[in-house]
Amino acid sequence: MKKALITGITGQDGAYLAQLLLGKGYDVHGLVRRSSTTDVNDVRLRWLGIAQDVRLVDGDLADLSSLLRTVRTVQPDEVYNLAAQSFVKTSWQQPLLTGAITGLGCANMLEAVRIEKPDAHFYQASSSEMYGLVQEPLQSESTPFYPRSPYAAAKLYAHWMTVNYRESFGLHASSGILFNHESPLRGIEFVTRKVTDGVARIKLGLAGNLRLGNIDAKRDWGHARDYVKAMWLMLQQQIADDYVVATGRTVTVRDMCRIAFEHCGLAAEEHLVIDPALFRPAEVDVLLGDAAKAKSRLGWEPETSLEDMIREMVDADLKRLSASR
Ligand code: NAP
Ligand code: G4F
Repeated sequence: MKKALITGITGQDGAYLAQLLLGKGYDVHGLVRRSSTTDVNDVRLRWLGIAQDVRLVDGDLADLSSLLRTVRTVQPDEVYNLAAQSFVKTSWQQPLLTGAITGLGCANMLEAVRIEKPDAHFYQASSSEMYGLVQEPLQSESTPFYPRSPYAAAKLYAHWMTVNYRESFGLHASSGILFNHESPLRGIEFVTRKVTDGVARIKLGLAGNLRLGNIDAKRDWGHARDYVKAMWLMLQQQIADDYVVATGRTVTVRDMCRIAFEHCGLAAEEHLVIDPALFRPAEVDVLLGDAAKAKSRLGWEPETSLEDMIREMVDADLKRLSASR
């Protein structure tokens, strides 16, 4: 039985990845940090019905000793480093914490693997945010990076450290440059979930409007359930490498909103309020990924359309809100 260690197992991707790996017969271990409110923030694992099937280990990406101990004890065949301060807007308010966790945290994890289990296959959760002020209209593995936030700068450090450990120490370390991916398990602060939750509230008479920032920004959005398959495929290859994972379609926040409102028979323009306070100090105006390499080498392709995903998210939020009334 193969053993996997997932950092960030309580997050959106960690939960879907754990579900995928359990389905493939893996023994799944997840690193979790202490919280004073509950023993473990396992709401997403419970939502997927897998909380009892994974083994959780205490640790923090900022604490190298906890990572060394975890890797030594678990002896994983595969390590997925998904943990991060992942919200771009917060990275301007907490740039040092973002650097320490999203950036240096990856270096800590690479060190733990290099010292305790150097033959483990390693996955780093890199991001299309690294392209930032895009240097090419369609972004691929060869497109130059131009990070536009402390989050993106931290991810770029982690990305190059992953490449560096592969080239310096021969680690089987791959970096997945994933474009935005969403699901009903997406954190409420991210725009798709904020919209689907907001639309559900309006539909149920719990709210009158929805306040957003820059709705002209364009993103290449896919479904998290599809994207975790690409992570796994990368670690099954004989040779580690870097891959863009994207749908190849870009849509404005405005049009994504329309899909959500229309699903509930509502008109977006009657409820949307633009709030300048929600604009960012520097914006990533447009992202559009070219996943040709992932398609040809991994046989990976997205399976869920933006429309189907947004409708699934709205339905899940309607259900959640109705149940809590
Ligand atoms: P997420 O839902 O925000 O999950 C982040 C996870 O990291 C949570 O489990 C969180 O634990 C954990 N974490 C945060 N700080 C930690 C620390 N100091 N030590 C240990 N764990 C810590 O993020 P996601 O959407 O699943 O994304 C997964 C990864 O992919 C992230 O690295 C993100 O930056 C990257 N990424 C995401 C996307 C996307 O569109 N979703 C695209 C490209 C790259 P708690 O539950 O305790 O908070
Ligand atoms: O949903 P977002 O917060 O995601 P963002 O900044 O693109 O980052 C996400 O995707 C990255 C991959 O490219 C990940 F690496 C990262 O961890 C995260 O998962 O914002 C999307 C767009 C932005 O242009 C933002 O300015 O939506 C715009 N937006 C407009 N109004 C808003 C809002 N974003 C949020 N969160 N909230 C708003 O009210």
